[in-house]
Amino acid sequence: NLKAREEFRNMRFGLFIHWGIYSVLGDGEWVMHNQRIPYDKYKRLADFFYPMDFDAREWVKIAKDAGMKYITITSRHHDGFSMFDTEASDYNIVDATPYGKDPLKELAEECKKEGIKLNFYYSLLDWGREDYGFGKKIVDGGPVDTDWDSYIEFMKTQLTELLTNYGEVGCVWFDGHWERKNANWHYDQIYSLIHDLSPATLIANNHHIQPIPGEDIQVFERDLPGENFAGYSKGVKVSKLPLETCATIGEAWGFNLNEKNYKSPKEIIHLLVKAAGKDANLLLNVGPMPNGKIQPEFVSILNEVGQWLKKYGET
Ligand code: FUL
Repeated sequence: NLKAREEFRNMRFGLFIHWGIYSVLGDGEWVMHNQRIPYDKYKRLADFFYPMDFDAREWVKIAKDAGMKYITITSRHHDGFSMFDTEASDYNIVDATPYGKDPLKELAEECKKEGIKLNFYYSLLDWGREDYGFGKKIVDGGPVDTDWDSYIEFMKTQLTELLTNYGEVGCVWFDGHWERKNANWHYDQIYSLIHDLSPATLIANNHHIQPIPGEDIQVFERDLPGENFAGYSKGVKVSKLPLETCATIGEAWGFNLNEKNYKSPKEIIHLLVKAAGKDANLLLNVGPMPNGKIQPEFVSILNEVGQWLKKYGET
């Protein structure tokens, strides 16, 4: 997949989308954890999730107008809620919400039509599943008090769905490794499953350690490669893999109603140029609202960035 890696490297600018039932509370994607909401109560948010204004065409247009070439969306975040149609769990947007539709399907179709690559963020960490056993004791070499094999199988089933039901997927972007540093994540099996099912799909993992075999992209959270301002990239050396840095416009990744400070278009352009100078892509995030719209402040910021790129960018 050298060709796919090269294609990724040339894309430079992508839209990160954090969207889930947490959006309903408007307090970021960590709200369940931060507000200590018991899982059983948190799950009720699914009953209120009805994104009546969701329009994949609008999202893809916003990304395109901003000069972005790809979209990376949360298929399942740490809360364990699947934003796609899955047989592996009922806790998903089709079965558990009144909306009852699969937005990733629409997004995949629209991206294909518009020549935008679609990538899936996928959380390794799960705050709710019994077999993951969040908060339970783990020992070197693997977790105990959990049904780890069952959890790994669950992930494999979901990844198989994501790689077979949505056309070509640009990349699977893993996150949450750091919660179980000593666990055996069976990356050998998981990565070869992905590469076997879809040889052109790239693998990224936001594990904050050196890339491991099977990975195609090295990602830096809120940091330029080689820097450690955010505190996640301590000691991580820049590899020869295609690089990507991800950043927020405000503070949180998921929709946060009470945010006041946003990066200006000028700051974002600086970041994009600095990232390009390090040969890294910039994956810039928005957290759509529970009605399915991207908040107007973000839309206008992205639009201005797009205007600048049209004037001074290469393509
Ligand atoms: C982090 C996650 O914990 C955040 O919620 C977000 O998804 C960010 C991109 O990665 O590690």
